[in-house]
Amino acid sequence: MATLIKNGTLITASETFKADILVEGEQISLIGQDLHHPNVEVIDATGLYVLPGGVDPHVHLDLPMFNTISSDDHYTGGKAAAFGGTTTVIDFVPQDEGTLAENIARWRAKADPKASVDYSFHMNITRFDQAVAKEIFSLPDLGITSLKVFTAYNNRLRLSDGEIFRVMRVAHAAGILTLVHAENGDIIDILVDEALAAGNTDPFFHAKTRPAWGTVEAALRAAALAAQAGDAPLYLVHMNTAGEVDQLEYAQAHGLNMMGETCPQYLFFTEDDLRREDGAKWICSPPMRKAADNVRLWEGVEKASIQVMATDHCPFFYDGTTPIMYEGQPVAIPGKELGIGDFTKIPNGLPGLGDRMPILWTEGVGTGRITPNQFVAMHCTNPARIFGLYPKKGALVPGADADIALWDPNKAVTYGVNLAHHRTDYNLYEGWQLKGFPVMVFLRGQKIVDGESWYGKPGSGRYVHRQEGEILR
Ligand code: DUC
Ligand code: ZN
Ligand code: ZN
Repeated sequence: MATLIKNGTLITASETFKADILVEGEQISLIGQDLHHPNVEVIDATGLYVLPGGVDPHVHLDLPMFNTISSDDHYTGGKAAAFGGTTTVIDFVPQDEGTLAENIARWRAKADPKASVDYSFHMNITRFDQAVAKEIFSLPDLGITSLKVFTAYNNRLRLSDGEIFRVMRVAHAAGILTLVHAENGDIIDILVDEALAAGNTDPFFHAKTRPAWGTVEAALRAAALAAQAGDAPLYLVHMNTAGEVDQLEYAQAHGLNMMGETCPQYLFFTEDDLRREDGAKWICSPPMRKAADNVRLWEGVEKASIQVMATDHCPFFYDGTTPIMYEGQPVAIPGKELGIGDFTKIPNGLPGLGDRMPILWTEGVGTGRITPNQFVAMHCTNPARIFGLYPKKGALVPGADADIALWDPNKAVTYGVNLAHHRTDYNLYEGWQLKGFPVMVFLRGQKIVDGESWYGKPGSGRYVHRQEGEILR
């Protein structure tokens, strides 16, 4: 049956207007005034905002790390995403043994039966030779139009500068966007060895051994490599320092095709959170910085030199020895307790996928820092455009997938682990007072969230083949 969403206020990346939306099958078929249809379920959206479903282009689901695994898989992570208004996620395929195609097939075999919202992949390139160079050209045939390289994690994930330069040239020629994780791997290794030798094992030393300057110089290095690689398009993931915003704006002012994302945790928290008794909850890489970094990142968000709000969602239990109840079953997955007494053994990552839109609505739109249209641009439309999903995703237009979030601007909640739906035992925003919250969410025309009711299931999400993305500056 068709669905008619009546009397809502549509918010797109550029406009706000009252209209009805007719959904037939999996797509939006019509947007207009006073629409009628003989055989429809009518949803009265009076007093609600109607947003495109969110697109989170940076998540790590079911990711093995430090003798455990990130605690959300493609089912539980998708469910949390949906409750927070997000209907498409992009995960990363590690380059383990074998060809890129074999790795992608392995990751798809894990995700396909479980996915509860739509998803796609970026490819990590952490080994590079002629065979890999050749294979990068076939990634678009598999629907993958972005890859990630690392300037940190020596002897594991890091490529040399020369290799990154080569990857960028090949990616550019193949119509693929290069994503860079910018930190200085050499300095990190030295500082970690020194910290452990001195007995500095607390979570705070996670931040102290991964300094902001290493991130700043690696961001400029990535920009310079991309410029020399024929102005290859470049996207800086998880921006966390003031200096990175400076480098991004410097590159943009010089006409480079450079874009960036930040994540909510880098706007709201600092390294001081790592000093708390439960500081391990805030351990992720790159780490939390200082209040001045929060301020400068907000500035980049407000003036849109930073184009995207992502999450780097990679949750672990705080206490993986104590089960939580998840869908009526006790679940415990080893987590942050693995690093008690040694910060280098704490699994790196945080929950955030479901938090992203509700938190940024209250703290961004509610405070007047960004407009509702900027909110939609950063959370829905820009990631869809940059990653080749637009206008199928991230848009309210006829022909787009009917991925829709109905948003109640007056709904007030005390947020935290119980509302967030991540499969973990904590939430960074515990007790925050939020105003404005998604109340109903559709994935390709199917209602998957209605208040606190969940109608999604494993396999209700689908792999999305991406096209070459756009460069937004
Ligand atoms: N950083 C994290 O904190 N976790 C997963 C991967 C990453 O880059
Ligand atoms: Zn990263
Ligand atoms: Zn990441």
